[in-house]
Amino acid sequence: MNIEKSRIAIHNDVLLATHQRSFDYIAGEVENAGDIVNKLAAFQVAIPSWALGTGGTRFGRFPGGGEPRCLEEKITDIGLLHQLNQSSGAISLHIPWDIPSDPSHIKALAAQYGLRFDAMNSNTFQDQPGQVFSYKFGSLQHVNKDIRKQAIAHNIEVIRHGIALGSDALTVWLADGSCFPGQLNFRQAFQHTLESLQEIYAALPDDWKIFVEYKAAEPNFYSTTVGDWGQSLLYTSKLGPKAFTLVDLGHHLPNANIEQIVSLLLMEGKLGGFHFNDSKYGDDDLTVGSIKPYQLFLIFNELVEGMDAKGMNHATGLGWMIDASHNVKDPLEDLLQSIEAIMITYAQALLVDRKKLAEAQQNNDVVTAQEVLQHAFRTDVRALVAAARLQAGGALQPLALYRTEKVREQLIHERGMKTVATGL
Ligand code: LRH
Ligand code: MN
Ligand code: MN
Repeated sequence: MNIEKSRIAIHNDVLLATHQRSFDYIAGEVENAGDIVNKLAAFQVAIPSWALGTGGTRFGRFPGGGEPRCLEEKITDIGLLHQLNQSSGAISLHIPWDIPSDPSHIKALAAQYGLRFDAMNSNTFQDQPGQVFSYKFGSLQHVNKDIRKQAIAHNIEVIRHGIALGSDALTVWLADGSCFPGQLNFRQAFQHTLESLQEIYAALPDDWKIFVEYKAAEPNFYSTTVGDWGQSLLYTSKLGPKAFTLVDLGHHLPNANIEQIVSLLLMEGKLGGFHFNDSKYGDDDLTVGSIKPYQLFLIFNELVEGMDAKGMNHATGLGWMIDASHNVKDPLEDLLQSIEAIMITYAQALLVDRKKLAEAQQNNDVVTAQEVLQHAFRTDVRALVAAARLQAGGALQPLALYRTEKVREQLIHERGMKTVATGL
């Protein structure tokens, strides 16, 4: 299925005059509207293959119908998102949930939709049918060398799948850790994990990166072997220049200052990428910007400041991905909301008066520093984001068009009501 360009044009025509009024207003308020619009248009966020079906909890799942049943249909779904917002031009796969049986066909299908393959995710947190050893007590950290070897081989296999698809990064998230005090020797678990990661690192092609994702807790609730950014940075520093830390916004202990973490990782050249989501309690994987939009703004503020200081390209300098899924919304509508939240926040961070902020910091003028940040955060930038979409050929109001085009109804018609996406 496709959303025809002509349908997008009709939708935009109807909304154009109203949009133009809002755009003219904001363009008169900010100094560099054209520049901001160009940066927004260039910014692409990868969609995770596992967010296209209704997520569930361990208590239940309520599928919504028309969910993708295979990798091809996942690509179609992301293609639809990209047609609507022109900001979702990449897909992040999880192996073995998304093993491509015919990589060149999958690559060609993605290219038809203008999608590229972002970081590949390995999975040693579940046992798969036919697997020789269990990951019940960990994978890369395991006390048994054969089990570590099996997990290393899996990661190398994921790299191979990625090479065939044109990806250039591997994300390793480990559930490894312990559930109870005394279960693990921490230093031994660290050393085993490091040695395993070193073997995986050695299998990376020259132009590839490895992202080491950290998480404070879950599924292990006493210790996690890559439990925070310090531990991830320790691994990535020891591994070498192709290794970077990946920040998933939901993976911190409550009230962690994520913006400060981001700033320092960037300074050290060790920030690799992001998994965007939002949370109130833990790794809730909620829609980006739905709970703590100001925190997201402060993170983007550090990203823009830090990337500019290093002369990094905002769009390509880091890996931008969403990692969200939940129980109640249409997953595609939810992803449209997440992307919109990311774009709005990025635009607000671009508005920050850096000179004035630096002066205020230099003079210990705390009040002005706060005013500068909150002025940007309180600016309604939605017309700038819409202008970027319009410029790139997307819809002025993606969510509205998704509904008027009855995309979900069509997907249900094509795929049926009782579909279950592969994945979590
Ligand atoms: C772990 C995680 C990690 C996984 C994904 C499914 O909580 O954030 O990125 O790959 O969820
Ligand atoms: Mn994640
Ligand atoms: Mn997570």
